[in-house]
Amino acid sequence: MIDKKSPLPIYYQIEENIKQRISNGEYQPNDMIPSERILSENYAVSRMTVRQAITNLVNEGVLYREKGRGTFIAENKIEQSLKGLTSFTEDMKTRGMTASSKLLDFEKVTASVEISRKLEIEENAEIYRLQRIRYADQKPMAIETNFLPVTMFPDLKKEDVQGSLYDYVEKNKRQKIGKASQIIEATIANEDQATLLEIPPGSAVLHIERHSFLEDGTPFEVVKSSYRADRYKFSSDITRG
Ligand code: 16G
Repeated sequence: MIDKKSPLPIYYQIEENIKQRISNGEYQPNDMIPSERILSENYAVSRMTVRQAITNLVNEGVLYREKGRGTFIAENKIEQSLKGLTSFTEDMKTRGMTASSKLLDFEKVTASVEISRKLEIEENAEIYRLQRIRYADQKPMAIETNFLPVTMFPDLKKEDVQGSLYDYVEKNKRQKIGKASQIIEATIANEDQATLLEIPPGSAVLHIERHSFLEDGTPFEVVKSSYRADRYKFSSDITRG
């Protein structure tokens, strides 16, 4: 199992061994793994080495720790392709999961300089600010704050954003959503975000900012989201041209 003569560090070999047990189904999501003491006996290595492997796997999101209970196998991360422009509702449906939202904020505010430029509206023009926790099968995945021009959607109501916002936009504007640009950054969850996302404060979060346009090129939203980094990973196909 562990090759002490291998040039690969022992903690790395343990990490790989645990990952293999996950991929062959021996360990299932939310299973508790044996204690450090048992693992160090099984692998015939020091507890410090086991601890290093476990800490690395926790940081990678493969395992999670619960105070006073133990260390568990994390759920598989949702892999989100960066190819198509899709909505949260569509993404979850493709995975056979159910999307739902909790509306935290829905109000009209005046646009900041940054938002008004992006939405191509006058500075201080009215915008909706809506904030939702997005759930997949009842588990919190992300907090999204959308900014939309009021003039574009004068009749938008709270009920319209309980379901899919993109559905509402396409029906209301009678045209498809065309394109978006997006920036992804690594951040750390603050107390509020941690509470809403049900993760320990200080956990890794992916901050995504999206700027989206209708098919005719009109910008219709700026979205700032915080996605749980332990539940999400993004993938893209790249070519060397
Ligand atoms: C996605 C988008 C978000 C958009 C939302 C609409 C990212 C990072 N964000 O979550 O910009 O507002 O979908 O989803 O992909 P909905 O139609 O289900 O409300």
